[in-house]
Amino acid sequence: MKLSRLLLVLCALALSAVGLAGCSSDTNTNTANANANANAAAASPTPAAQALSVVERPQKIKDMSAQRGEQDAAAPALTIVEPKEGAAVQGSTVKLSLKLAGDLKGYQPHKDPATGMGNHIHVILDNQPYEAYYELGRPFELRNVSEGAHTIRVFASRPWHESYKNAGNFQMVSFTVKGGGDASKPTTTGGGQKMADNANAAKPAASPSASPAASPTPGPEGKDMQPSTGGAVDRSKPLLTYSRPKGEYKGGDADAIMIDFWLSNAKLQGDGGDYRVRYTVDGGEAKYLDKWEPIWLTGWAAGKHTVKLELVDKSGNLVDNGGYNSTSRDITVTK
Ligand SMILES: [Cu+2]
Repeated sequence: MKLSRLLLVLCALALSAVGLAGCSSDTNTNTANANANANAAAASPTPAAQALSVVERPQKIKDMSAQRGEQDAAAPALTIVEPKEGAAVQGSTVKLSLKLAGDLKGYQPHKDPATGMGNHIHVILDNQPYEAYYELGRPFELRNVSEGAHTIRVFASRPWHESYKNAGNFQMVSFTVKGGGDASKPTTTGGGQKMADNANAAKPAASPSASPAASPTPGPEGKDMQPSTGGAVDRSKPLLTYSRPKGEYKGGDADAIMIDFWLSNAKLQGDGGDYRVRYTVDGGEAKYLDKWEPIWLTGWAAGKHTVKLELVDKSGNLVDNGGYNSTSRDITVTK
């Protein structure tokens, strides 16, 4: 009798504790999480949940920038030579050909074999993760592209993946593939590497050390594509293009992780416009970006994380454009 009463009291106490936690997490997520973490730490060795904070541009990027002369002030102008707008591409391999002009101030895409880094173009099929295109003198092939309507978006980026944000740098083309790839196989590029994507994030497609061992006559650059089709994108309407973060971050690269995106036909509030970019990490509290520039977030816990970027209006409503304005990517952080 006494024991069962004690159990009842314990149950009631436990329930009220749960209820309180539920209330406070609604009103103040940070405090609730901090309390929960403190409790968890006291009770068990469960790792603390991550608390991300925005930090300034990392010193190592400032240093890289300083070593590049005037390149960061360049205004690259890209043209998509192939595929042509509205083209019908026969077969599953889509050849991409770009022309780079503009005020380059020494900017040229190229991968340094020693570091595996360098200026490169971000190439995005539909709304898949981007692929890096380093040597514009070689064609770039998107392989195993599925039949149907597609889009490709391109923009020039720096070795640390930050995009140039001048107007002429972003280009987009819509085309159709006839007799496309096998949907059960990923799309591949000319080199035969799989296009890096969420599923493949844990195994990098092309390690820098593998490149020098390639055949003496290099084939085209390129990647295997995941099955996807283009959205019904209206190019005159606001368009948010997700760029970073992507893939796997290890060691020092995971200290501060950059969020970067491209914005077309929309100005953010802090730039005199009406729009905001909302980001959420692991489904947590929504945060807003009101200037079109990259941010760096620190405080990542090891493991897999989901980053979501959305274009929203003043009231916080998603501004849809063919499904491209709300994008989630999984990344992996290894410490
Ligand atoms: Cu990049």
